[in-house]
Amino acid sequence: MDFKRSDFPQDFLFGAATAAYQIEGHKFGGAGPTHWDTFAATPGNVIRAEDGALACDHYHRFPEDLDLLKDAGMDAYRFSTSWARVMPDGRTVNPEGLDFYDRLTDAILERGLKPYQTLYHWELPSALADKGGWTNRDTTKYFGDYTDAITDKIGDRMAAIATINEPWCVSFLSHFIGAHAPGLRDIRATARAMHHIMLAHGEAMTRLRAKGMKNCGIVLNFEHSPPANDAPETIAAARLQDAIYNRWFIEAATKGTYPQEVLDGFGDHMPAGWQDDMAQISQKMDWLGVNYYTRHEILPDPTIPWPSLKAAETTLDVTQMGWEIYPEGLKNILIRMARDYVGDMPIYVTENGMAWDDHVENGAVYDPVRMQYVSDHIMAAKHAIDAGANVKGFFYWSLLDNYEWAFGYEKRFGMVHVDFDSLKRTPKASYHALKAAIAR
Ligand code: PNW
Repeated sequence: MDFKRSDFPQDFLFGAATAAYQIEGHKFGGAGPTHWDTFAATPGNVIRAEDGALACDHYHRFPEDLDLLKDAGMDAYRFSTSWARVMPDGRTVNPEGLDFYDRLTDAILERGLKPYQTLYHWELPSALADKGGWTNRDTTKYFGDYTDAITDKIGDRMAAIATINEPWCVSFLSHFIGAHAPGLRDIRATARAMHHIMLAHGEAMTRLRAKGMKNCGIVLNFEHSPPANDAPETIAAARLQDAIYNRWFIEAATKGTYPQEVLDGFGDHMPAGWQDDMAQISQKMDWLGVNYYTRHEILPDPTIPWPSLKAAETTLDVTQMGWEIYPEGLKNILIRMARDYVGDMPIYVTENGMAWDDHVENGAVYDPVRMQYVSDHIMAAKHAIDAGANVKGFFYWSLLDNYEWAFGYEKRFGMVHVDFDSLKRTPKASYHALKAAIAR
């Protein structure tokens, strides 16, 4: 790694991130079915139709996994609690699920790690999905009830709480592009989901504040998306992409507005009376989480329906997701967030990492490309701090190789290799390098 801990402010946190459905094993502990189970079971949606039934069996192996974080010298652990585990039908509490998160929280604290909780990382209970999921406004109230139930159990011990992970993925990727559950390709469903997921954020903020919770925020994903050339229609296409992907969610959460060009595209598909929700959606937060992976240069494409744009062919090295490696984009986004939206409010890089085809050889995993990727992105965060952004921490995605959604178990993002037959964990070279760099 090209950095060491002393290059960062004293209180800067290094950590790793995971998500419930991707690691826990949802067949254990009375968790209910989720829309990901249904989506994965429908041929063509997920590679080999794999799901999160077993995943990394973190449900039973969490002590070992938390030891890996501690042994790496990490300060914090970003994890998520599963709505479908806490409330299998979306509305009724499963005491076994609450107990699991109670034990997990104690185990995190026992190892001196700061718990950073995410309330929703995509495991929508099937019972609610069947009633329209995020296209149905009622889902936001039930999400508030789930927020209350889990917060009563573990809220007092959390260092920080995020409401929603990546509302763009929950809404646009899942209802317009159709690549994630529920796999729709429907502009009306998209407009509704894009509003309701932000209303769910607002509803959770209201419930958290009523319980006196501090350090509450949201986790948004951003892509650097410049125009591929300087033709006026290319510049307009890139601006629209930026409005859909980058601006919709942060402007709602911090200013209580949506970008007009996206509202124009949605027309009367927006749910009636949405304007009345914007005050709740934009109540003050304590921190912002930024997930960043890649850049896409944008081109107009008048042959496809609104938004009539596409990614240009890549000119940079890519990861095995086909995602361009562009660390400067992270610096750029962090500085932009501070300058245009959050000012001095703390920003955390809540996810950054890359997929590579790692394999174990003689008990070791050699992953130099990932090592360089992580090093360059942590340096990009450092450059953003030097430019004045109040960046307080960096969470590597992910602690473990895990269930990579539509790519099943094929794409490996972990610092720690998982053999999905034996479930054996093997720290990769990047794990050891990060450990050496962040040692105190
Ligand atoms: C994020 N895209 O997902 C999620 O928060 C993680 O659960 C996931 O494992 C990780 O990134 C790696 O994929 C994304 O298509 C999935 O633009 C897809 C996209 C972005 C983020």
